[in-house]
Amino acid sequence: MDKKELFESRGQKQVFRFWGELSEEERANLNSQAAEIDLEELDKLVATLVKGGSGQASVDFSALEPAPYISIPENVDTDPDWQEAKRLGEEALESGKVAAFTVAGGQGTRLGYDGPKGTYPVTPVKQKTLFQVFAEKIQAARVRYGCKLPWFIMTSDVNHAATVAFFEENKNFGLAEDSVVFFRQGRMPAVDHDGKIILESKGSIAMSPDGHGGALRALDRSGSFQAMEDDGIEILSYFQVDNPLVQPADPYFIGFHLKSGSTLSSKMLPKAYEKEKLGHFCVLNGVSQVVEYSDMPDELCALRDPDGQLSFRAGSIAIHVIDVKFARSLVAPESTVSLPFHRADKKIPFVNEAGEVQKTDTPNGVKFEMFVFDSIPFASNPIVIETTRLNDFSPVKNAEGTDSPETCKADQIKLFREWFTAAGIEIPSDYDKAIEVSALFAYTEDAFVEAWSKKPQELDFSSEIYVG
Ligand code: UD2
Repeated sequence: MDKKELFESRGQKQVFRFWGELSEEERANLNSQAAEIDLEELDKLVATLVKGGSGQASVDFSALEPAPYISIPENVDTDPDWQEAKRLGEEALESGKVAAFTVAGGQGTRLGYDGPKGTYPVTPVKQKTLFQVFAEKIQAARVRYGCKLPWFIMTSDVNHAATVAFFEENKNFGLAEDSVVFFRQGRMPAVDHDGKIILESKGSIAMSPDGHGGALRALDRSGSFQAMEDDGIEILSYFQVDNPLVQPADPYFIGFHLKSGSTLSSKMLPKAYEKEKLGHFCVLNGVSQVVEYSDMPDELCALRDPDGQLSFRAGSIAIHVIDVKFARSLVAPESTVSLPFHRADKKIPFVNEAGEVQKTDTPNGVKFEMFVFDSIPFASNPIVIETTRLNDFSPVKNAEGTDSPETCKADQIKLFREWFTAAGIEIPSDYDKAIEVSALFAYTEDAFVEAWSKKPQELDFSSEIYVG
């Protein structure tokens, strides 16, 4: 049976309804898109997520409890647990067991930026891009720990070529070519509310990235898991492309992961307010999991402990340490579990019966996405550790307002000011210009204090300050 017959036999004949009008090239393209679709999987998703009510995996919210987490102690430098974690993390980094992993396959629609999000300029003085910031932090960690620390970057069909070209143009920001690996995530077709696959043009299916949870399948399919194992990489330091404050090689975090025998660890921040758009670390009947902000009932978001703190305060900032073996086991052929898909209702341009492309003002279709944090329920001893906003989180998501380029720059300046203060440098209180420190100079406060003591610089407070 060819693809056309197969789709017709599965109730998806509309996919090939303009077949007679397509050129050879268009037919080949449609066939190859069709080959990406697992119709059996799609049938199940339509039955459960599209036709089966709201569709999202049902959570018994009455039994939901906040997940425990490891809090930041009063003094990290004297806390034996944190110091032991640091030592273990440093050992893992020094012995080359860690790789950095960025998910960068999203479309960045909210930011309204036309290009891969990683190419967006974010730093306060030099306007370095997100990718350059990560590259410099990774380079600094390589030097600090004398390790390879390869960097895996997941792109998607929509931005793969542009991402690779950007790194080429910038000579990989000085990173060795074989130490940066790009691979594409998978795609899923969008369907209408009857479960019919949507055509975006006569010869093309409306396909979109399969969510950051697609990373596991894509790491496998691209051979990246194999390459990691061949290279002695046991741990992935996972982060999102939109967050320049992340520490891609945090020894404390890696150390706690190792020390507790966890296979998937996460960082948390106490939510700043009830409806902050962060997933919630929870436990349901003894199983750890993240309940996404959009799925969490308002009354649980608002619930407070007797001391006034939000009960479900542990917000997920999408920073994880993941064991390669564990991640690989989830997508191995013999795996008995798989990440669930979530439903996202979207406005999807489509071709009408006359073959014209039409746009819509209301959601007309459903996209399917997997989330990486849905691996947590399958992990052994999945721990959560607390971090601080300035040390780990100020994402660029919206063009204006919260989580925007402006708030992100302000947070970077605030962080760098703290470093100056820690190094004993007085910045005039009325100084209101931008400050930036390159990760190549220092990328933590301690490293800054040390680097500054060896290489102090003349500061001119009449202009912006850049330490590189
Ligand atoms: C995500 C988390 C949220 C919180 C927040 C912190 C989800 C569903 N929610 O929210 O709980 O942790 O981040 O910032 O993740 N991406 C891909 N491929 C895709 C889709 C996304 O690589 O198919 C990447 C994307 O490039 C970005 C990241 O995943 O780096 C997050 O995507 P998002 O902006 O859709 O997530 P957001 O902000 O709704």
